[in-house]
Amino acid sequence: MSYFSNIGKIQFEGKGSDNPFAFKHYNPEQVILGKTMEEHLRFAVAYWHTFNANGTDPFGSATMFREWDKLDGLDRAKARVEANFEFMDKLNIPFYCFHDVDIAPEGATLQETNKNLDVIVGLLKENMKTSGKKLLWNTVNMFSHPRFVHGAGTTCNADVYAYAGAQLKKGLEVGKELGAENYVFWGGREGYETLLNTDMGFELDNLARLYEMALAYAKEIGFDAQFLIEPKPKEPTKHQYDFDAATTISFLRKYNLHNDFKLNLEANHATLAGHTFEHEIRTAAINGMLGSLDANQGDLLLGWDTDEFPTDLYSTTLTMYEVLKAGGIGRGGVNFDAKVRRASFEADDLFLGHIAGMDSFAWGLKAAAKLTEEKILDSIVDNRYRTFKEGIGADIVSGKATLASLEQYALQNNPIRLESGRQERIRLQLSEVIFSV
Ligand code: XUL
Ligand code: CO
Repeated sequence: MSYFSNIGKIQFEGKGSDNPFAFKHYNPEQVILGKTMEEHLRFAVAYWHTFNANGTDPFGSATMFREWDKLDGLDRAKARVEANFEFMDKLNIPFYCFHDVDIAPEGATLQETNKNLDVIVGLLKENMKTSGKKLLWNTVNMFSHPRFVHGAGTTCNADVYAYAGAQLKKGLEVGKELGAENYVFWGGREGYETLLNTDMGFELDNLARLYEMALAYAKEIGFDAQFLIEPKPKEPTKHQYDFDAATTISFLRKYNLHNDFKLNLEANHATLAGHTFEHEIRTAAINGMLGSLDANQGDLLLGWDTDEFPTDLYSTTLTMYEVLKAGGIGRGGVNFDAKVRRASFEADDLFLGHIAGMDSFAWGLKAAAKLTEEKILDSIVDNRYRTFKEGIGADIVSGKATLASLEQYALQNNPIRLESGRQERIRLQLSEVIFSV
């Protein structure tokens, strides 16, 4: 059975092509700075946006009706598995990601839910074996069901906490069974609405306890995935505990968990936090915590998570520049946590959305490689800090300086000579690089 029978394999046709169902920039075998594009980018399909989303928004019902929607229950779940592998094959995407509830329907009891999961995980495993496709990460959805109204790891109710623990245990077993490279925690309802009824310190202690239990269980079953936390500042709760990279790193350090976790950073979450994506990536990287990327983009005119496919070349270039600077994405990848617009309701749009994202990232990678190879930004930055390379600057960096020695220097150093930051010139240079590759 084919779910996308009108679409063949998407091929690389290069810049001259006007075929919308072809790559103009993503050439998986092309070697850039010693690695193929495929190895640099490690693209992943997000199951929920691609196979579960139906265009519903707070003001209107579904606009998207897929082949698998003719079925329901476990049959629909099985059809989605087949659709997933056909989709990945046609787009030449090596990885995928899912929440437990994306792949299998929840039953009336935890036992039933786990049974459904077992059926689908078996089917996924078979398909992975024959196709060679891999699981970039899995996670458990502990935010949609009404039981999580007050949170999961940060709930005020111990019975809900226990349920979350059970769900997480199963999630780790599923990850192990499917050989997941990473395991993600996005704290959908881990946050609060008002301090008037909230014990923030206690909730955070409990969240750390859940992470400790997860680490212990992963070790017990020999699940060696990299654990990742995905920061987001707000939505669904007003104050999400994992606000941004810096807040999450501070949490991990407080509970001595920083050696066991890295971060899964998402572009639209960065926007909501008032940061650029590259800021979040640099923050993680300089703390040794760059794990993986959720690639999408937000709308700067809207205050919520729009999860659009990434097409902003300035952002994809600077994202890949940060990744190259960090020495690569490691076991992480570029997961399209992105959905087609409600009005882009045809199945073809799922392909066009991914092609747009993949080509924009490939283009960004090429531009980032040029920036790196030609040391365009490195030489600007190097030059900007050159006063720290000798004299008083070198004393500061080596630790030789004291407040007294700084005073002695400052008293005789008048006037201080400053130089322009030249931001406007640099931005134009960046544009020149992007449009030259
Ligand atoms: C929500 C979001 C999630 C996580 C996984 O904004 O990004 O889909 O990526 O739970
Ligand atoms: Co995400």
